[in-house]
Amino acid sequence: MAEIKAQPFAFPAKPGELALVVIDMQRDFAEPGGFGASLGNDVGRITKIVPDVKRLIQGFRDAGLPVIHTMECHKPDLSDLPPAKRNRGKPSLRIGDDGPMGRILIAGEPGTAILPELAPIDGEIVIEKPGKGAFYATELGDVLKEKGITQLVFAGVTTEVCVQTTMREANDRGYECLLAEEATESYFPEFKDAAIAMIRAQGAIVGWTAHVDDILEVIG
Ligand code: TIU
Repeated sequence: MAEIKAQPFAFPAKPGELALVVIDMQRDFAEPGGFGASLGNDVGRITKIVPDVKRLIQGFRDAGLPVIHTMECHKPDLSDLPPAKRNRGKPSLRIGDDGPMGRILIAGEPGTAILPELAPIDGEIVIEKPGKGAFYATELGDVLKEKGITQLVFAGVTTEVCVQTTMREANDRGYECLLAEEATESYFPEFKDAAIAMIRAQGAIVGWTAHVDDILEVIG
């Protein structure tokens, strides 16, 4: 596999060691009545990236490379929800409350599901995570080790919260991380720009960023 055109310099893609991680493309973050909206956010921004996330997923599938999906969610009994998370701020609905798409951010509820256009297919791994980072209290590290993955391409939402947290967790665990710029979004455009800038600053201190087309060109 060739190098992927990226910032701050080319990403040295390794054949057979690359996987795509799609973070939290759930109805709860993208549709009215979900968790994102309960926090006061304009969720319309999130659905705009669906076509780019979709073609990135398709590119990985076509290349026979692993696609891993994550979902931020909690057990119905809330035993994995720290009070500090549930009680934070003044949302219109708290995690676990009944909303128009079922209980907010609870495993198995309609609103917690991944958007249908981006739904996992048979054989793809889905990681349910109680935190913002996908390594905390999950099997992700073991799954990647078992598959021999050392490099991760990231897509999903939101850029500065769950995506950046997971990239930082991965970076500290020794993975080379690449963020697909058009396939990630924030409720705050300025936070997306800042996250991209801070990830690739200081010689890729957290990782690289690249355009979806440049990633697809190399993995295709
Ligand atoms: N609120 C916000 O921007 N994000 C989250 O709560 N979770 C994720 O980023 N997935």
